Amino acid sequence: PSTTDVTPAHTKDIVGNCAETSPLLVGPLRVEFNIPVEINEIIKANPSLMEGGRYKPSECKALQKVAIIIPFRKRESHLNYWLYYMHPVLQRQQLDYGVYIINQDGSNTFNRAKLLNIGYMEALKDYDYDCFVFSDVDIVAMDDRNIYRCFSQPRHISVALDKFGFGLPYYQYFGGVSALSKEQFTKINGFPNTYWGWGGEDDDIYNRIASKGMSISRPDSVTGKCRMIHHNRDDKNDPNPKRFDLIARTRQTMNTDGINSLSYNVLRRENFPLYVKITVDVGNP
Ligand code: UDH
Ligand code: NGS
Repeated sequence: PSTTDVTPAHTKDIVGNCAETSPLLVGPLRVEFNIPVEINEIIKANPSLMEGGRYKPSECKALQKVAIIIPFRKRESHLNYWLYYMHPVLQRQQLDYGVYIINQDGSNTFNRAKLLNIGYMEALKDYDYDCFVFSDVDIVAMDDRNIYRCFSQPRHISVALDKFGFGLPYYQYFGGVSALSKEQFTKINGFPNTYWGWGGEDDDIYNRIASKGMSISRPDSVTGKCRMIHHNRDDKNDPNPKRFDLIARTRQTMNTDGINSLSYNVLRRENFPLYVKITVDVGNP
């Protein structure tokens, strides 16, 4: 036997950490929503995915374990576009990730932020995630250098949406796609459960972050370009008339309204090839 190879056999398959910047990134991407995509095509195009939309790079050890949480109700065609465009991007970003569709059951008023809290809790039952990306189902990154991971401060990812002329509608805007580490999420007691209907919950999250002395990390406005799928207002998601009063009181309410007051019922948990779908009863306003 050779005396030069001193590597013990059991360490030979251990891979090193992934690079800070993935060598697989390509930069700007063409994103269009004119031809519908079919789910079997997407499955075929992503052979390295494991059931439940899970992925881990085989060439290196991922730097973060990321749960992608998507609030959802009756947006099948948007979800297909999201999966079609985002799965390849997330793999090129060399993330150890899983995709969680948090589906609000029934036809009561929609509650985006509560669904995101539920996603956080449910993803942690699966795996030891250290980062949580919260994404609307209708937003897709136009540049794979916009990494869906966590940073030393809470991250706003969708900073240059086409519908806002590829910029921010206002400086404090934190809607669309964002990422918080487990520690950052815990520090703000998660998100509010009390915003029923459209609007303001993202501003409340911004207030929570600011009140805990954290700042917002953002990519530049070229890397941060994203496209949104145009759609009409959904049923049971009308603008919430209480949203202005609520966001004026975030500091008083955030310690008792959040992950520590979250209650819900899981009705179904389904593992599909491209995502886990968790159907939940979020209750009523
Ligand atoms: N969502 C659903 N189903 C719903 C409502 C919301 O899946 O019925 C999710 C979905 O992930 C969506 C997110 O919640 O991306 C945010 O809701 P939204 O897309 O309704 O919010 P947005 O601000 O649109 O994008 C508001 C209505 C705009 C109407 C414009 C008419 N021209
Ligand atoms: C603000 C809303 C946010 C919303 C943002 C962009 O006015 O929740 O507009 O909306 N805040 C309040 O209503 C208090 S959008 O142009 O995407 O419809 O995210």
